[in-house]
Amino acid sequence: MDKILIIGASGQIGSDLTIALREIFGNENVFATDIKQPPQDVLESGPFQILDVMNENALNDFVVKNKITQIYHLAAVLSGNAEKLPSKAWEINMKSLLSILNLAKEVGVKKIFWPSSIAVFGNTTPKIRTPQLTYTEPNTVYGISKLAGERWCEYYYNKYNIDVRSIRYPGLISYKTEAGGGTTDYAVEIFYEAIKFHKYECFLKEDTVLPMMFMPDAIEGTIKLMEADSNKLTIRSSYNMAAISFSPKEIAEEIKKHINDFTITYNPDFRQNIAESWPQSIDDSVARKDWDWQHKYSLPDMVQIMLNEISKKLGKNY
Ligand code: AKB
Repeated sequence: MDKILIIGASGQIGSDLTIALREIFGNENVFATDIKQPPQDVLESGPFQILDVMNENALNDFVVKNKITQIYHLAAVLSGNAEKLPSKAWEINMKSLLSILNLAKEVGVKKIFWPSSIAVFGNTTPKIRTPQLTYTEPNTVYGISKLAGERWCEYYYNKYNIDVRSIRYPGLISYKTEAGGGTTDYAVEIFYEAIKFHKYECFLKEDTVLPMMFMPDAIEGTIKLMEADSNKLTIRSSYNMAAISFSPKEIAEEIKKHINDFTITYNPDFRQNIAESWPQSIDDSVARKDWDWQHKYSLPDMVQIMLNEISKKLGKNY
């Protein structure tokens, strides 16, 4: 039986992924860890321990003691926050990945999942249906760290046969745990403000189109990639994976269909430049072919579910 370690289990992806993996592998076989407390369901449904991924000895001990066979390393400093603390972000994003890859090599962890991002692309990348293989000249610290990470993942696969798998996530939208410090976070914040105040001030311009995905699609895709036959995987850096694309204006119009008096204003900050360097849509045909990836949720589906779930969470009708 696989023993799975989730690093970053209290974060936006981790809090949903932990529950989904526990349903498949059994609660006691999925070990959630983070430097902060997780949501209640993660805490109550299986093992949780405070663990700092930057503490290599503690990480090694944990993996050996619990006979871990798979690691999902989800801890990272996202694009907006990384611009404020470049050296720290580089250290956290890179050192943690390298120590996990080395650990896998030394103690024989079977599989590793590490998230990359559309942030690996930059101003020279084609913006529409960005191909799997294309120019990757990121101009953010986060993007540079994700691109370097992709190269390390492929290197460890080729050189040491470490079975690392990775996805270039677009902006992820979920109702359970809020994202922190990213450029696509507006598409989560907007729901909280719409329900609470019927208005939102967006930090991106109205026509800034970005690739996005509803969290249930991201979780399903991630597990599908990790369960895929290794021989079918042709990409060992990171797979493009896409679902929907929209601008702040388009999501606001969709919200207005449910909250008639909702208004949005625009006050772009430093994240506008980051967003403008990223693609508007992604060609994920390689993922669709190699491991049968397909998304389910459209923008209207997602908006409906987000409004319902966040209004339940806030105890406030919209
Ligand atoms: C961010 O905005 O930094 C992240 C990402 C696209 O990787 N959501």
